[in-house]
Amino acid sequence: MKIEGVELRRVALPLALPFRTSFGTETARDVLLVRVVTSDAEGWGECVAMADPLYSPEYVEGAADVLRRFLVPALPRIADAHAAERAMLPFKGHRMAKAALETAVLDAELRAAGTSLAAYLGASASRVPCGVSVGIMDSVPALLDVVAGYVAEGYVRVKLKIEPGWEVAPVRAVRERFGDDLLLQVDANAAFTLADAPLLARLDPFDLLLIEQPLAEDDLVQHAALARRLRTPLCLDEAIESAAHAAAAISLGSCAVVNVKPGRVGGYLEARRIHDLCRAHGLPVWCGGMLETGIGRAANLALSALPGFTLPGDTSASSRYFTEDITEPFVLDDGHLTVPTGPGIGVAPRPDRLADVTTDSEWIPL
Ligand code: OSB
Ligand code: MG
Repeated sequence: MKIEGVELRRVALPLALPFRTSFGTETARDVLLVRVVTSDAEGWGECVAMADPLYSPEYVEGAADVLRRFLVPALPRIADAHAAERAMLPFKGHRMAKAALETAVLDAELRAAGTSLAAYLGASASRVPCGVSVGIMDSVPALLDVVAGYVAEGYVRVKLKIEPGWEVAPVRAVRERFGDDLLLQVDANAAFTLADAPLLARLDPFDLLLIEQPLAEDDLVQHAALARRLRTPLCLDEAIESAAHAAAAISLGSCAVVNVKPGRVGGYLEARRIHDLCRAHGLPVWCGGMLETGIGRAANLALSALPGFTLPGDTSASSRYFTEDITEPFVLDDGHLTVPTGPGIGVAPRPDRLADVTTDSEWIPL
């Protein structure tokens, strides 16, 4: 199975609803898709880098540059995801770019073999419960309306984005309106400091599943200090870029839960290692999201079906993100999404839709 070349394709998709986090407001996704063409099959990967380097140092234009300049030329000629991972290892960082290329290679490899990504990764579920990530709103009544809509759609867990000044009040309001049985958690995207420990401790009475990444993106030591001062479990997102980081966080006591995002950690192979490590240590994991299209979503659902993913993920339905996805839409059924069973990631972009939203395309022969 020889790799013939790689296409980098950019698509522009408006978001169904502006998404505000502590680091900024997204109104559209500028997505980089990677298509690997081999002699037997082609494979797709989605790069989750955002337009600006606000969540992490990566950004979509930088990802395209490192792919065309270094990562694609380094690819082995045979489509083998482990070999691709090793070949990209000398290049530091750029995990989102690496993840997109590795996933496209893996998809091609699995399609040629007739194996689904879910089966390959070791999935034990055929459908997964889904949560939804709710942005910061202009007012508490506006937030309650949005949450009410998602709860009515059937989402089994709600995550509220928080920042200083938008923490206790939104959590209290959602608890009062939807009751103690709603699975509820918050995500600060690194917006607080250790000096905010007393403020964050005011969230303890609300029985949240977890507080996600309250402190700086690279600080395991202060997260460990904060964890000792809160009853609510801490979960890390930004701070875990590899299985080695997860091991360090577990040793230090920096978190009790890990948000696994394949893009953030360099791909599905490393994501599975983090799953295996956390499972061995008794830490629950869940699958985060980066406002993916159906391409990234399909692969995330396969990962979410592994046995250690015991908390609902940010794997929401297509309608949560886009009025029209680039794949067949993922539709919520009783709060769950079905894990694709076809070869590879099990989905592909619809050609007509893809053509409509493509803003740029570049072919890199090998
Ligand atoms: O921190 O989990 C995050 C989206 C973009 C960047 C960072 C994050 C998020 C989300 C949305 O919370 C998750 C999703 O529904 O895709
Ligand atoms: Mg997060």
